[in-house]
Amino acid sequence: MNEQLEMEDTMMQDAVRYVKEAGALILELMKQPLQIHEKKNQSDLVTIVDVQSEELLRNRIMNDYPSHWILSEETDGCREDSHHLMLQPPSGYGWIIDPVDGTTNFIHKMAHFAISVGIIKDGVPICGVVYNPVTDELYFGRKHGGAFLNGISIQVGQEQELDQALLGTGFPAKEWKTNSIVVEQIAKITGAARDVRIIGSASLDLCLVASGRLTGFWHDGLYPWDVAAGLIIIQEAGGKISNRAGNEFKLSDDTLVASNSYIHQSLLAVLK
Ligand code: 2AM
Ligand code: CA
Repeated sequence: MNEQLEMEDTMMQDAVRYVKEAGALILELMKQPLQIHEKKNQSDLVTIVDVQSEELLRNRIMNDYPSHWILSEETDGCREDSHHLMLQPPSGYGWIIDPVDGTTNFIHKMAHFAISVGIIKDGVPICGVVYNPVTDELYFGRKHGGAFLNGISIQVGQEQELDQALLGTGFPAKEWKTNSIVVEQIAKITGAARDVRIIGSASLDLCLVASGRLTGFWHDGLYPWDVAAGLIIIQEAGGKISNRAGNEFKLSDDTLVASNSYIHQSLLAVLK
């Protein structure tokens, strides 16, 4: 194996180690009473747990890989800036971090939240790790290397038609008050698909598609850290991820549609 691949191997093992460490910290902090702070509105929340988990992850990466760039939610949280950065990502290796994805679930003690870490090389996602510390489920994907749940290979679901599909979605942050678009979309989709779920953690929802539990997922207004890891896990599990126009999904895109690939065109058509 050449030196570069060896280094990438080590980085990916480190990413797994870091998210497990952050997971243990989160479980520990969960035992204490939580102070909740609103960021932009009552649906956009942050706790000391998000901040400390992020600090741990950033410190590990900065210590082990001082020349790599990092983009993370609580430090770089402005959507416009982060999307701008993703239009022309820096060269070299970078890490995109969500220290707690599904913060609202976390606050309400729903066991559907995760730590999400994506690794980027010259603008291209090459590895994703999504870890739910409560269920101890770790999803891992590596470009051209497959997708795994706790070390076991995973694949997207085999549903061929939209009427067999269980789909997930979520409310776009910028429309938090009216949510008119997503409500309209759900109204259209419920007629066409088997059912719809709103589960509340985009990175994990993408992993649900990767492991065949959901058939597809769509969500507007996500941030790069919600998607960077799940993106590669879904692709490596045989799924498809695009923007709503059907073009290959980029971390600077505002719309996202993911699926087992078989139902992708039908899902795009209904969402139009
Ligand atoms: P978060 O918990 O890290 O904020 C919920 O539909 C999904 O959208 C979650 O993955 C959530 O990530 C993400 N999301 C992105 N921006 C959000 C915001 N401003 N408010 C609530 N959820 C947001
Ligand atoms: Ca978060």
